[in-house]
Amino acid sequence: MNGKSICLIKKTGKVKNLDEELYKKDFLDLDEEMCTHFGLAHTRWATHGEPSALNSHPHRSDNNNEFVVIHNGIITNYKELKAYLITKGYEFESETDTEVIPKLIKYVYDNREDDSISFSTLVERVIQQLEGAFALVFKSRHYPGEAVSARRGSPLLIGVRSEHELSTEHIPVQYKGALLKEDIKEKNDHNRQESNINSVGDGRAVEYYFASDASAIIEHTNKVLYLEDDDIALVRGGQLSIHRMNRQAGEDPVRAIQTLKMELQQIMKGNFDSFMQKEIFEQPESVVNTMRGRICFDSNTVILGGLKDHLKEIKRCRRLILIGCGTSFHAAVATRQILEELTELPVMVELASDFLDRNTPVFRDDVSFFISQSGETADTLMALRYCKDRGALTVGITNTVGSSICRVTDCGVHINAGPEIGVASTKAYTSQFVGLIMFGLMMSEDRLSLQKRRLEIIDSLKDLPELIRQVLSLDGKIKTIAEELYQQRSLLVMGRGFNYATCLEGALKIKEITYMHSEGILAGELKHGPLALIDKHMPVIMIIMKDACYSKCQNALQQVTARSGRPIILCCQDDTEVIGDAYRTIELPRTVDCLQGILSVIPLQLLSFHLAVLRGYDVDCPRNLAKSVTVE
Ligand code: G6Q
Repeated sequence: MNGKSICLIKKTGKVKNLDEELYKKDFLDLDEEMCTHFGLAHTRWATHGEPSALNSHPHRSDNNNEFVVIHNGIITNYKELKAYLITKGYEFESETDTEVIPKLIKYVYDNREDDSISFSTLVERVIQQLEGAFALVFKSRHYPGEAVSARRGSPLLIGVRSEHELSTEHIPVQYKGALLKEDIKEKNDHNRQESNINSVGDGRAVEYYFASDASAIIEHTNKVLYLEDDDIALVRGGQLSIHRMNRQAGEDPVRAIQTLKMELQQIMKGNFDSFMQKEIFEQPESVVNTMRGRICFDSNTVILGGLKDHLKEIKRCRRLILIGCGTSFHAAVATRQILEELTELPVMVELASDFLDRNTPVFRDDVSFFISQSGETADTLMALRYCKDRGALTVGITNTVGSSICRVTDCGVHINAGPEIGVASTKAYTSQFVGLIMFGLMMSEDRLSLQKRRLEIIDSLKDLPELIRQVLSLDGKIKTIAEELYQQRSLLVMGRGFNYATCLEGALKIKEITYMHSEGILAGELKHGPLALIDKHMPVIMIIMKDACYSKCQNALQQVTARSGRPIILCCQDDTEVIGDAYRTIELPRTVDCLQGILSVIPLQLLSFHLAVLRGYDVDCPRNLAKSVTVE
């Protein structure tokens, strides 16, 4: 199971009215004495079993709901656990991997050595048996007024809300062995008093929100703390404490409450019909936010604060390895050529899953980049750990402050595109693109031979927001093209050089939200196979820009038209040569070759959006996909 989980615990007052749509099942618990309210909800993305009421969360230990659990992640050894629990008489009601967890905690509880065992100790014992990735929230009838959560591999944060100032912003981590006896419990109770978060105002009302993603709780609070792998968080009697089994060298002994800069309005649709559409139209501003405070257009300098202390080391490296999945991988493909040129280093681009499958050799003098909007993608995170174990310097290019990739990498760049809610990534791509280009510019600052090139790129970055606005103004024309295409079954996107990544990214956008077959094809490969697909019925989009590949792309165009193909061409404004051979054109403003991909991808983002709307699909929530892919 993968998705977003929310659990809300509130010390006083009424349970907050969370978005109704999030609720599949809803459990409330009211302890009059403590005046503690509790709600548990979950949106599910199926890894095991179809989406159905029975497979949705919370899952329970038995008909009396002695223990209930919500889970984000995947339990890879669930079959073994399930087989064991069945031999112990447990009956399963769902097809999920998650259901072993409430059954297992009940089993541990029923076999407890004495009655003083705490809820968090039970959870500790359960997670020792689990393999895979999880963020969990537990509730139990046996422990009224308490909730326990734990994570490993999947993100989990706790939002803290109070009407007044909090008494502390640092929660000390408490360490204990697996067997927590009453005496240790008492000692910890004492510690807990010292680490209580209280509202300075009335010493009482504090609300805790457990969630996989900050955007789920920003409506309620911007104060969050991020749990680390194997942390166990307990809320009891309205107080939060954090526990770990053992202390490791170099571990941070506190979890700090951070204040998020995210605004509620950033995660609202405003005047747009969907988040995807809003995010496409935000790109003139989001690319500026990526550059803000980093590029000085007067002195032509670029400083990425998160990398400057590591610059010498990066300049000495043997090669750069850019790693990501999906759209984030395409940002690597898009910038590879200019990074090779500006850094004069070999640059490898890698899909995280394939990189791991190959056990790719990585060395201490490699610098590895992990590109990820969410900062939580499981494959990318595993590739990061793989490179770290081999001594490579690790650099994050992420959009989510506090995410796992941010925390695990040695250094990095926040792309500052603002929260991206639509599953189809759009503004994060163009900001990743700009972020990587800025890295190349910073690396080449003292290379005399590259100054002319650098200045050309910096000048073009300055004009980029205005050029993006011009491309967005083509929306009406693109919608008309979508009206012609939306009943097609397939759509090919061809190009090469700096615009090849646009073909891959455009095809990905089309397939993920329109469910049409779409392929990004390197135009240089046309005669090695894809040409066989071309006839007058096959819709083809060709990207032909005035760069070093122009004449090669024209050649590909001739091959398409010679087979009665009717290409829709993305070309430079007033390119009369190409326009004459086109069935339809989308004419784009011209920029420096290495930034043209930012302008050429936007018409394909818009096209996929209009195609999906015309085909009647929910563009923000495409079937079978999740925003954060926190499972392998
Ligand atoms: C595409 C998707 C998807 C995404 C990957 C990687 O529209 O959003 O391809 O880019 O799943 O996600 P992260 O960038 O969050 O690592």
